[in-house]
Amino acid sequence: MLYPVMTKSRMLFDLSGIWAFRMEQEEGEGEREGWAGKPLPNPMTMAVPASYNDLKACAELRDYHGTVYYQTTVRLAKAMLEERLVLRCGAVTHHAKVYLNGQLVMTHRGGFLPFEAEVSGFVKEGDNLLTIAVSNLIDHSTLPVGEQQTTPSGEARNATNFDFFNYAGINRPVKLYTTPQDYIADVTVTSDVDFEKGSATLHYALSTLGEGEARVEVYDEAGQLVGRSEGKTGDVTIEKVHLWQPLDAYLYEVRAYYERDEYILPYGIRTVRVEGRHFLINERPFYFKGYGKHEDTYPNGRGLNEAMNVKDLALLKWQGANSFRTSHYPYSEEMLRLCDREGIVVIDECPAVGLNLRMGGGFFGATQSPTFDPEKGIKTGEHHKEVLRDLVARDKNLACVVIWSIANEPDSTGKEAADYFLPLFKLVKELDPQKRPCTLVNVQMVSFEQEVTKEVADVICLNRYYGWYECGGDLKSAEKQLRAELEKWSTLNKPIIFTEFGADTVAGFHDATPVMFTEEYQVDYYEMNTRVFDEFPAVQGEQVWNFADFATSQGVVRVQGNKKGLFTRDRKPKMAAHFMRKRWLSIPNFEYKK
Ligand code: BDP
Repeated sequence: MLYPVMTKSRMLFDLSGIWAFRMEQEEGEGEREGWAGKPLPNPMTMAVPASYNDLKACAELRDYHGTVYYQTTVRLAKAMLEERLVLRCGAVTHHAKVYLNGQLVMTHRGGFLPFEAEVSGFVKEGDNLLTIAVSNLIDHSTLPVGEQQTTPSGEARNATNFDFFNYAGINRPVKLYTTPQDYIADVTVTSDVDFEKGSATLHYALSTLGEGEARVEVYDEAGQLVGRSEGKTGDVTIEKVHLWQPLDAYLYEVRAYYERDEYILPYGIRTVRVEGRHFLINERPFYFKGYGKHEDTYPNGRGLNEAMNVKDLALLKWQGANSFRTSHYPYSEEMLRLCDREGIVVIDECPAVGLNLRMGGGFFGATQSPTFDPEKGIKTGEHHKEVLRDLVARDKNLACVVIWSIANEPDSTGKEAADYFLPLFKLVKELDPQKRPCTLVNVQMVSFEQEVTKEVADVICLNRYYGWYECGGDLKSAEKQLRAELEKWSTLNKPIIFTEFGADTVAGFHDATPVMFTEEYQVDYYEMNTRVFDEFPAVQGEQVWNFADFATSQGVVRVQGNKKGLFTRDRKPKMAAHFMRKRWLSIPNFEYKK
């Protein structure tokens, strides 16, 4: 799905701002009372985009369970009605029903991907009432996975089967845009690089609706036309190509035309593939240095925070890092476009987290049951495919995305898991025009012997907590165990990336004899782990858990959130941030391990 942009044929309106807002007091109240068709009764004010949870000082809203209503009046000029008008939501978490003037326009399931509909038939010149009903309920059929429960005091509760706060609301911008009646619905670009000649050939395909002539022009960063082609599909060869490189981005502009319509796509040219234990970007072995992150800031919650996105990438560069994983859901298009611009390498993860009911549902309150049990297990199979389809459709043209992550820490053992996950690898390979490497992030409880995806995964991603959950406080034993495990994974002759390793650390806790939760212990923890990584040629990357402290469900193992950040939640470095900075500044992006 194309990101909405302003061009000479397309008008674009961002509906961000203050909307009216109301919580349902009981399920179905909004529909019964017809809230979508009239001004909301006694509304609160609410910022869009943002998660609603932290925006007022009340626990009722923070821990709300159910459906809330957002509403705004959209005033349309006549000129907009003369074109094809589309309403687009960047992400509504987790489920949305969108109404215009009381009429249902579209519904959407899943909280981290965009959706849109043509609304020309639903609107009129002047005032139009836009209402979005948003549900935050998650269960065994949703991604991420949760569970509906009743508390001992009789209240409905949504147990999350994952370790991040269930922020909800209109988390990304709502936009209106126009296109001509004959329009470009999608643009797909792939490229072949001839490294000897220093040239590249772009292969493009436009999907269009209506009647018309198509062509494509490609411009360099100086605004010079470097190639063009006629037709809905075609090739454009660029001599003396300027490649997109990690931390040295270069973006061409692919300008697609179809009759009166123009769409402009920034496009970085680079290659990516796996060979033996090397992960090659532009044919050179790349070493991943960086983080698992979250979209998590105060008080925006998971709401788009462009200022913090800019800051985070600046801190990433300050640390000598080069990459991150979009743990544990697709991040905003705005963030990924920024990564394309800044040359940040991204592992793009779908929201498949919590597919591990057998492992006890974690600490966060879900009930233990066999993961794939037809009755008590997960029912995410079809939805998982849908989400992967939408994710690849959204991000397929991005240079920054180099790996697709199919799931984080699932129960990937046994025949049922193989039946569930192996077809997903195949699906993503089919869907992705660039055929990027795929992975599934392995949890510590699933051993080398048990992991059913290790043969099909192009890259082995490991989340390991030796020195924290395993051998906590005993780094000597932790080191021994980590080494023993790595011996096994190394036999696969595939690149291994540590996609998580970390220790909770409360900023300001210190001790001369390092103990858990102190800044000194976090430094020792990272010193030990990275020393072991350096001994193994197959380890081709290290992404710490986590970039910054983040909000999560309450529980005895969390001290006002997860404190494994190298930075605090307001982005102040802990001692370990300086330690990793020193290390990463001394590790090159390429050819660290030959
Ligand atoms: C891993 C999860 C991650 C958690 C982390 C932790 O992938 O979401 O936040 O552990 O415990 O299991 O900090």
